[in-house]
Amino acid sequence: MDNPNYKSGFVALIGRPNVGKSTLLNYIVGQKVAIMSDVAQTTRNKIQGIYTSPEAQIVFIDTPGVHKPVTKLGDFMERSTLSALDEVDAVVYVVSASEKRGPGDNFIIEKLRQVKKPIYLVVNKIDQVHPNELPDIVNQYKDDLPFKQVIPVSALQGNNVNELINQLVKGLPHGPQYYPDDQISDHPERFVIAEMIREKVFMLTRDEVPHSVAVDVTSVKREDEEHVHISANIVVERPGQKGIIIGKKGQMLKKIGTMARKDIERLLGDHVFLQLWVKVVPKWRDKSAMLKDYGYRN
Ligand code: GDP
Ligand code: MG
Ligand code: K
Repeated sequence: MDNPNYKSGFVALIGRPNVGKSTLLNYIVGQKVAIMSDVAQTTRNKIQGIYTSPEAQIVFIDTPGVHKPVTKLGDFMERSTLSALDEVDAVVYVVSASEKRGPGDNFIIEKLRQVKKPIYLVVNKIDQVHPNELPDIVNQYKDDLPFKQVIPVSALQGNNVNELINQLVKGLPHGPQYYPDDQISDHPERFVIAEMIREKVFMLTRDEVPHSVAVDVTSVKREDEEHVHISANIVVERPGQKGIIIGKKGQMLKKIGTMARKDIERLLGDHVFLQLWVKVVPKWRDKSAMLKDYGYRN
């Protein structure tokens, strides 16, 4: 991207459960882009979805701990959450028009008081209330924080969501497109996941399988907020190696899969469904064109 007018940035999406954050994100991101967490960084901030257009890219992140304290390390977590909120370019605080402000909102508002970045109040589910009720709903929140804007939407029907995008983009700084249009295509996560699977193959097969094993992560798909589906090929050079990796009645492959899955789950903080295949590709190491496909950069 060498467009000097391109805009990009990170936006924290927060709000108590069931206000419609996931619905909103799905509407914005659509089916186009898979949604993964950001393993290259810490597990603190997760990428929830990426909106990409010819004019702008918005990376939506989740900041655990804003919604409620999540660990006994409460203090530490709260401080790191706050600094995370100061690292983003904007905060989108989602509330539901069909529910009254509650303790969950009070908690979030307390957190947001210390945030210096622009905060947008998104009043979702306006399809469930009469337009006349809207001012009273907004009044429950509007004096507690210096909202940059109040934007009523229906994430379910898509009403006014474009306006939210327009306003967010308007407020973003000029910057590069951080992630490719199809962000999953060459994400470092794939490499890390492949390495975790490879490690288990070596650990469990010991010296029986040489190091000429490659792992090719063919797809990483987010099913929903907590479930990720991953498919990968374990590539070997000879049928005998394939037999060892699969094992008697598939026992070995099952073990490899279970152990790798646990590691990957820890990495992503999600439930993972891991599907492994073993493929024989004779002399794959000699076929330099394929190397990149199998996760080897050089
Ligand atoms: P989250 O917990 O904040 O991620 O909320 P979800 O996106 O899971 O939504 C919670 C429930 O509210 C689901 O049943 C959604 O279908 C519903 N919902 C979300 N947005 C809207 C909306 O704009 N209008 C209506 N009527 N329902 C919505
Ligand atoms: Mg959700
Ligand atoms: K999750």
